[in-house]
Amino acid sequence: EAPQPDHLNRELLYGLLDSYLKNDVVSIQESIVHHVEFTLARSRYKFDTREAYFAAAHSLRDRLIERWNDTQAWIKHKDPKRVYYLSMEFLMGRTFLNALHNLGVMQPYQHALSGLGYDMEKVQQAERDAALGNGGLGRLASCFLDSMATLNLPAWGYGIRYEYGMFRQVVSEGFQKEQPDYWLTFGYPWEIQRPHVAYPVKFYGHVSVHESQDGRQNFVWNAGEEVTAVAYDNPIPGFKTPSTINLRLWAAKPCQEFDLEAFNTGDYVSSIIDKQKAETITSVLYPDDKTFEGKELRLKQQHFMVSATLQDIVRRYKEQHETFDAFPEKVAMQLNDTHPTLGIPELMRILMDENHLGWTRSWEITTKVFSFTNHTVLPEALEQWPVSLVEKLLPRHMQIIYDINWRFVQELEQNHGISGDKLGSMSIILDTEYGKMVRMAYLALVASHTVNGVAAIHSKLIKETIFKEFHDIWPEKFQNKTNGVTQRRWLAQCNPPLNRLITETLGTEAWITHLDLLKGLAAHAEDETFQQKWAEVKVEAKAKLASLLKDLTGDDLNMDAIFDVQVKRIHEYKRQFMNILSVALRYDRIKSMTEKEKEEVVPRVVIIGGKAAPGYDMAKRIIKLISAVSETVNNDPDVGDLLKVYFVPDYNVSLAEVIVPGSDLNQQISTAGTEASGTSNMKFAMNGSLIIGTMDGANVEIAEEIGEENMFIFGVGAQEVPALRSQREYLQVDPQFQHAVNLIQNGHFGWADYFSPLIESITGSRDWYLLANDFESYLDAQERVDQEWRDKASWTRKSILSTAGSGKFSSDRTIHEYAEDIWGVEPLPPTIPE
Ligand code: T68
Repeated sequence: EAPQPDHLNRELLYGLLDSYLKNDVVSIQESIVHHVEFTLARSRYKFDTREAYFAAAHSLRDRLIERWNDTQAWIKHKDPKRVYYLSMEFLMGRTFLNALHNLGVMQPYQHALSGLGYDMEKVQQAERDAALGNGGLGRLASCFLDSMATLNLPAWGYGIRYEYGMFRQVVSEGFQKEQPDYWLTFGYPWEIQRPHVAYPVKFYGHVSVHESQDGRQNFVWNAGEEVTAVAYDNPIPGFKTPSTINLRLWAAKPCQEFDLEAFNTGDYVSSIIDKQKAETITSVLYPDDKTFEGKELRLKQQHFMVSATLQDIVRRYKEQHETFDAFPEKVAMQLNDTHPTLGIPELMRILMDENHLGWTRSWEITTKVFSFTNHTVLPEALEQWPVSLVEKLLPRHMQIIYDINWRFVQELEQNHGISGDKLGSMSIILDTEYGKMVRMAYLALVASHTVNGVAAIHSKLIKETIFKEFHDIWPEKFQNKTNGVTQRRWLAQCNPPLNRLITETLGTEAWITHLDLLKGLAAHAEDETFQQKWAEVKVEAKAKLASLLKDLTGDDLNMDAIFDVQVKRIHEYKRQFMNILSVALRYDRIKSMTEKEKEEVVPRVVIIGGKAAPGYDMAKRIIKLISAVSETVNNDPDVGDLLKVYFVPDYNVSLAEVIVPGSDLNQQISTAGTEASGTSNMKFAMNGSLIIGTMDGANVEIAEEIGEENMFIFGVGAQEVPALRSQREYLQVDPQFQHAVNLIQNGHFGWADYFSPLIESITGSRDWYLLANDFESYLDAQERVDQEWRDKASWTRKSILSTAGSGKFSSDRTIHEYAEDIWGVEPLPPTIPE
C-alpha cells in the first residue's frame, strides 16, 4: 500500500534516496550472495551461472523496487493526469542489462560478479527473452515504456501475462517448426505478483433490465462465467532518473467462489478441472501478426485485458475522487491498435451500470479519454468480430455497441447529411453474407478523440483510404506520430564500442537522452582518422555477429564481405521473396564467371531471419526457399567466399541486439504503401547500417533526415501502386526477373513443385506486391551498393551520416509528441528540493 498523501512530503520522499541500497561492489556482492542463499536457497559456496543470474536479478530488482515504490507514491501524492498504454503485446526481450544500464550500476555489478567468479556476458545470456509480442507493434510498446519512464511521465502499461510467448522457431530441413515458448519455467525474477490486486472478469450469460424508482432503466448483466484477473507488476526504470513506472500484466485464475453444491453432489474432480479452464485465457499469445482470426479465445483475451485494466483504473481514480467529473482530466488511455477497443463499451458499462451515470454523461467522459493508433492499412488485418460471437460472449457490450452505432448513424444523418449506401459504409456494424460484423476500427474511431498513424506517409494513407469517410467528417481527429525506438537499448546497450566512440566524439553522453545531438557526428564524416575509428567499431560488431553465425552454422564468415541483413516477420508484402530472387541471380552470375572476373566481385553475406505465422502457407514456403538457396549456394565450391546465405532461426529481440550492430546493409524493401512505418530501419540507421529500401513507411522520413544520397532507394512510390496493380498483366517483365524465376522453377535449388505456388503468386496479374515491376530497379540499387562498397571511405562516410541523421527516430521524441498533442500529460520529474 502506498503511503497516504497526508503522510508524504517531498523532503521525506527524496530523503529516501540517501537510504537506498548501496551500490558499491561489496554491497552488491552481499546482496547477490544473500539472494543465492535466501531467495534461491542454494549454497553461497556453490551456484552455477544461471543461479548467479537469478540472484543478481533479484538484487537488482530490490533496487528497482525502491525507486518504483517512491515513484508510485509520488505520483499518487501529486495526482496528475496519468496515461495508460493498453496493449495486447509487449515484446520486452531481456531486462537485466537494460536495468543495469538505466540505473547506472553496470560497472559495479560487473566487478561484483567477476569478483565472485562469474562472467557478466555469460550471466546475461542466462536470461530468457520475455517475448509477449509478435513484432513491431509489441516492440514499439516496449520502447514506449522505456521512453515514458525516462521522460518522467506518470504512465502505466497494461497487458497480458501470457504463459507461452511468441513460439520458438526451429528450422528443420528448411521448414519452420513451431515450439512452445514456456518462458516461466525457472520463474521470472522481474515481476511482482499482487495476489490482492485482483478483479472478477465476466463472460457469457444474459442481460436483464430493472426499472429503478426514478423510472430509469438499470441493466444487469448476469454472467455465465467468471474468472479472476491477478496483477503481476513489472518495474520499468527510466534512464538516469529515479522515475520507475509500472507495467501491469494480468493473469487469469479461477475465481474463488466455488459452487459448493457441485462439490457435494456431483463430480468433485471435474468441478475443479472446470475451474482450471479459466487459466487458458492467458495461456498463449496469438502468433498472427497481420491476418485477423476471429477466434473466441482471442476475443476473451481482449475483454479480459481491458476489463481488468478499466476496473483497476477506475478503482485508482475513485480512491482520490468523489465524482467522475475530473475523470477526463486525470486519465488518458491509448489503444495500441484496435485490440483493446472493447475497453470503450466496458468503460461505458462501468459508468452506466455500475456507477449509474446516464448515457450522455458516460459518453462525454468516454470520448474524452480514449485515443487510438492504427498500425496497418492491409485490409486482412482489420478486426471484424461476428456480432453473434460478441453477443454470446459479452451480451451487455453488444447492446452498448449497438447503441453507440445507433447514435452515430443519427449524427451522420442529422449533422452531416449522410444517407443511403454511404451510411452503411460507415456503420460500425457491417452486414455481410455470413452475418453481421462489428468493425472494431470504426468503433475505436467513433469513440476516440484522436487517431494516429505511425509514419507520415501512413498517416496520410489512412486518411485517403481505410478511414477516408471518417476523415471527411472529422479531419481534426487525425494525427501523425512517427514511430521511434529507444536509443538506450538499440544503441547505447547493444553497441558498446559505438556508444564509446560517439560519446568521445561529441564530448558528452547527453545523446542517450537527447538523440538529436547525434547530428554533431556529421561534422566528422569526412575526417579520415574518425572514419578509421568508425570502421574499426563496425568490424568489432561484425565479429560478434560472425561468432553468432559460427555457433549456428560452424562457418567462418568472410569479414570483408558486406553483411547484408533482412530481419523481420516473413510476409509477402515485405518481399523477402524479392531478396532471395536477387540472391539466386547473383549466384547464377558468379557461377558463369571466369576466375579473373570473380576477382572483381564484391563478397556478400546475406542474412535473413524472421518468423512466419503458423498458418501462413506462403510465408512458410518463402522460408523453405531461402533455406534451399542457402543450401545450394553455401556448398558450391565455385562460389566460395563470394556469396553466403543464411537463414537465422528464431529471430527475436536478443538476436536483434547482435544482428543490428553487426550489419553493413539492411533491406527495407516492402511494396510502397504497405509497411506502416517499420522500426528496425531506425535501429539499423542508428547503428550505421546503410538502407536499401523503397519509399515506404518511415524510410521516407529517414531519407529526409539522412539524405537519399546516403541510402539506396529504389522502386515505385505509393501513389503509383494502385494504377500499376490494375495493369499488372500487361506490365513488362524484366528478363533478369524471368531468369531468376526460371532458376527456381527449373529446380536449380530443388523442391520445384513445392515452390510453384510462390512462383504463381508473382506471375502476371497475381503479382499483388509488384515484385516483377520493382525488380529491375532493385537490382540497380544492389549494383550501386556494390559500387559504393569498393570505395571504403565513401561507404564509411555514409555510415556515419546514417547514425548522425537518425536523431529524429528516438521514441523519446515520439512519446513527447503523444504526451503533448494527444494525452495532455506532463512530466513529473522527481527533482530533489532545494
Ligand atoms: C507493425 N504492425 C507494422 N502488427 O507492420 C509496422 N497485428 O510497420 C510498424 O512499424 C509497427 O507495427 C509499429 O507501429 C505489427 O507489428 C502486429 O504485430 C499485429 C499483432 C496482432 C494483430 C495484428
